[in-house]
Amino acid sequence: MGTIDSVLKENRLFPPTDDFRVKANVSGMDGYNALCDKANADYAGFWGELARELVSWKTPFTKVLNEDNAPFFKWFEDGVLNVSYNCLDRHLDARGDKTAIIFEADDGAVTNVTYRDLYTRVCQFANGLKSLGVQKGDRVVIYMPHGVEAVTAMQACARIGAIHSVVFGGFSAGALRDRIQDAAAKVVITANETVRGGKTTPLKAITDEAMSLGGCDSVQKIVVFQRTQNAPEKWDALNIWWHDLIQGQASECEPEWMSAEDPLFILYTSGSTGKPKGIQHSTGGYFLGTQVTMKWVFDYKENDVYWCTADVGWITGHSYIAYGPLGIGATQVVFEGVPTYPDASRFWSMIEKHKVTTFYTAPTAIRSLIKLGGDLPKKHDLSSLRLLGTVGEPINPEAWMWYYEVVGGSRCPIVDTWWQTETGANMIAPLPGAAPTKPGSCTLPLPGIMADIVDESGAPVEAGKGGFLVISKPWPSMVRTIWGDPDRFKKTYFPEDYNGKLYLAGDSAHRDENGYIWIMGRIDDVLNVSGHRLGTMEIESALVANPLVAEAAVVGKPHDIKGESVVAYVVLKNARPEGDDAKRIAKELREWVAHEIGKIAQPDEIRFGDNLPKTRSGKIMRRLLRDIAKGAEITADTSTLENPAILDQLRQSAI
Ligand code: 6R9
Repeated sequence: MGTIDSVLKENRLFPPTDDFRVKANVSGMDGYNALCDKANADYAGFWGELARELVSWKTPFTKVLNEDNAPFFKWFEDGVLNVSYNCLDRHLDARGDKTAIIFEADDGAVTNVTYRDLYTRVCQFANGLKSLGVQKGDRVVIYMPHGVEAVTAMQACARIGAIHSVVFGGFSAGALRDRIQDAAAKVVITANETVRGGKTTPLKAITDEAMSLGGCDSVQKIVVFQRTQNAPEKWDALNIWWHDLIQGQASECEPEWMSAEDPLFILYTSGSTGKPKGIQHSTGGYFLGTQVTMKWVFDYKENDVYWCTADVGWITGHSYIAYGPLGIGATQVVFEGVPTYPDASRFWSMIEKHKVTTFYTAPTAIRSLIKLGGDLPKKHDLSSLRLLGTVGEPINPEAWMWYYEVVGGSRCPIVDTWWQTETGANMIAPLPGAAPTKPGSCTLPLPGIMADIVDESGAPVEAGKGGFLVISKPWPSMVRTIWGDPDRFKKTYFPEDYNGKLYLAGDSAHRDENGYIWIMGRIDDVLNVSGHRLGTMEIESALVANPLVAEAAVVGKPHDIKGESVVAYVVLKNARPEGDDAKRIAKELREWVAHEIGKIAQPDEIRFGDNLPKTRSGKIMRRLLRDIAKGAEITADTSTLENPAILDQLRQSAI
C-alpha cells in the first residue's frame, strides 16, 4: 500500500457557528461522542433504540441483529412495517396539508404537492399496479423522468411490496434491457418523453427498443406517463397510459405489511466486471438509515425546505428524495431540469424562490457552476440557506471554499457525505452542529458506523498512511445481497483476504492526525465521472461489441469539472486509422458507446494503436495507459513489456 499516498495537505478548520451548534439535533463534539460511546457500549441496543424512535412498526421487532449467516446479516427480522406507510400515512394527521414536494419542471412551472395529495396519488397508482396483477415480491422497472410521478411510482411499489428497480433515464436501451432481464420485471413504468435543458428524450421509444432486443418476456405491461404532448410512435397491447391506469382507482390502498428483511428495491451499480450488480436493499434497516441520517447529518427541522439535486435514478435520489425526506415529513424541492438551463444561475434562483434551507448537490455541479459564473450566486438572496451538502466524489478544497463562502455566506456548515449505493445511507460525514469541517475531508464516521482504514492483511494503518476503507461491523442500511448472485456479493464485499469479516468499500483513504478521513479514490476498475460510477470493463465490452473493434482498454484521467474523464485505447480489426478517418471512426465509436450504455459513458478521448501495451503474459498494463492519458512521464518499469514501441504511438494519437 506504500503506493497509495496522498499529497493533499489541508489544515483549515471550520467549526459550526454557535447559533447552529446550539440548535442542532446533535450539538457539539460532546453530543457526537456521547452517541459514539453508546454505540460502542451496546451496539444492538443503540440501533434498536433508534429503530423504535424513528420508524413506525406494525409489529415491533424483538431481535435487532442476527449474524448467524454472516455476511448475510439480518436486522429487525421479526419486525413488520411498510415504508410507504412511514412516508405518507403517518404524517396525515399532523402534516396532511404540509407541502411534501415543490416540483419545478424544466420550463420553470411549479407544482406543490401536499402530503395528503401525495398519499392519494400513491394509493391510486398502487391500486393501478395491483389491477395489472403486480403482487408482493414482483419486480417493477421504473424508467422515468425525474419528478413527482417517479417518486409516486417508487412509493406505490413500496406500498404493495413490489420491488422496484429504477433505471436512470439517461441509460440506453441495452442497459435498460439488461436490467429488465436480470430482475425478470413484470411491469415497466416509463414516460413518452423526458424534458431536460429544453431537450426531449423519447423514453417510450427507447423502452420499445429495449423490448425488441429480446430477453424481456417477463414483462406483462408497460405503463406510460404522458409528460409531453408528443404521441409515441408505437403503441400496442402491452402499453397502457398512466392516466388511464389510475382512472377510477380508489384513493385508499391498504399497505402490504412487510417483514423488515423483505427487499424494498434493487439498484444496479458498476463494479469491476462488465456486468452491473443489482444491489438489493431491505425494508426496515434501509429505511432506518435514511431517517437517522436525515436527523443527524441534514439536521432536519420541521420548517426546513430541503433540496437534493440528484436524480431518482441514483442511490442519492432513492435515499435523499424518495424515502429520507418523506419519511421524516419534510418539504422538499424536486427539480426536473439541469443546473445550466436556461442559464447557470438556475440553482441560485431556485434557492431564492423556494427559500431553500438545506441544499445537497455534487462536486461536479459545483465545479461546473464556478466555471460558468462564479459570481452568479451573489446576485441572488441565498440567506435562507443554513446547511450545505455534497456527495458522489471527493470535493477539492478550492471548490469547497467557494461553496462555503459564496453560496453559504461563510455561515452554513458543509456536510461532505461519503457513502455508496451499497451502504444505503450516509456513512462518513460531519454532524454539522458538532464536527469542525476541513475542506476536502468527509471527516468522521457517523455514530454506530465502524469505519477503518486497513492494509492488505486487514491491520489498521497508522495516521497519514493510505489504505483500504472498510467497515468492520454490519449496519442496518447495508446491501443485503447482489440480486441473483449471492456468491458475487460475498466475494466482492466480504473478501476472504479479510476472513470474510470486513466490508470492503472499494475506496482508498487515509486518516489525518485528528482522525479525519480523506477519501483518495477507487481501488478497483471503477471510474467516477461527474459523480457517476462507471466500470471500465463495461465500456470496454461495449467498444469491442462494435464490429470495427478488435480490442479496447479504458482508463480514467483527471478532469477539472467531471473529476475523471474516460479515455479509450482502441485497436481496430483493420489497420490503425489516421487523419480524417481516425476522426470519423472515433465519432462513430462515441455514438456507439452512447447507444450501448448511455451518454455518460462516452469516451472523452480515443487513442488508436496497432496494439496495446501488454506484459509477456498478455496482461494489458493499465498503469502505463493511465500515465499516457495524463501526459505524464512513464515511470513504471517497462522491461516486462512485450512491445515497448507501442507507447510512442499511443502517446501521439489522442483524438
Ligand atoms: C452516494 C454515491 C460511490 C462511490 C464511493 C466513492 C465515491 C461518494 C463521496 C465519494 C469522496 C465523498 N464517493 N461520495 N468520494 N467523498 N463524499 O455516490 O454512491 O454512486 O454508489 O458511488 O463514490 O468512490 O465508493 P455511488
